[in-house]
Amino acid sequence: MTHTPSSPKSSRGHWWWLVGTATLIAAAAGGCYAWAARPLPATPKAFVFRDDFESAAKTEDLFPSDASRWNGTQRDGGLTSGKNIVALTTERTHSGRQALKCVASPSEGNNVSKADIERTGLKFTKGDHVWFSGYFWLPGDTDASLTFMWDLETTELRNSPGRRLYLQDGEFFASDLGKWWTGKKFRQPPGAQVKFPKDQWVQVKIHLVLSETNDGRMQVWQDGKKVLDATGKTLPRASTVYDRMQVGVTANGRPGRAQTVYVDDVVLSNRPI
Ligand SMILES: [Ca+2]
Repeated sequence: MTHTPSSPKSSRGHWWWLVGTATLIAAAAGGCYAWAARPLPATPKAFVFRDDFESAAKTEDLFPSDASRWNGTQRDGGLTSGKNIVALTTERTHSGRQALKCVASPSEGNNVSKADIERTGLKFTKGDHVWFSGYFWLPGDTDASLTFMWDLETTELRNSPGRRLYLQDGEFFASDLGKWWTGKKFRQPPGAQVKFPKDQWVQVKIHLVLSETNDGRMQVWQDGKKVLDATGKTLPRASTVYDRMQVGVTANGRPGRAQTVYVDDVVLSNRPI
């Protein structure tokens, strides 16, 4: 039998070869597409919240029902319960005609006095960067040591642990991982501590890299001068979501002394500010 290139058997073989090659090319292309389309390492969507405390006729206007601004205050504890103040003020401002005034009465024992404003519904997680800027004014007539001024915390764990910024003895900024049993305090280097200025507006800027291990980081600037730069645990657990920020007198840690803090021009973001 004479072989002819046009035999039906040969045509079928050629057709199958084409199908096989096309399938291989399609599979390779699909693989490349799948590789190219795989999720990149998490890049959180940009988030920014800012408030200059203008555009509010009264304090209640800071808490709109759609939760787009602030979400509440803490005015609890202290010797004179019910006397703590968190309110709009025109007494002194950094911008415009209004700022926020927080007055925390003296604490007594475990009855810690607080006077702060809070933003809830946040979603900062491991690996995220947190940037905060705010202007604070503390009166010069008290020793403001153990005044806690900024908390970023989780409401999912008991007692709402998180990173806090406070003035340690001597009125130097320090930070602890509050209400959590591990996590070292971040302090300024001895001999290079910068006292927090009083009777003037001071810009406080914070950068956090969130981690439950030692590769977390916290940096704090006071009027543009870096006063804290530490590595360590900044998140209680790998799965922790920081969902609440509080600003003002988040705790008045020194008994027998009322503490007033004015706040203006607050910015919170997951991008550099
Ligand atoms: Ca203002």
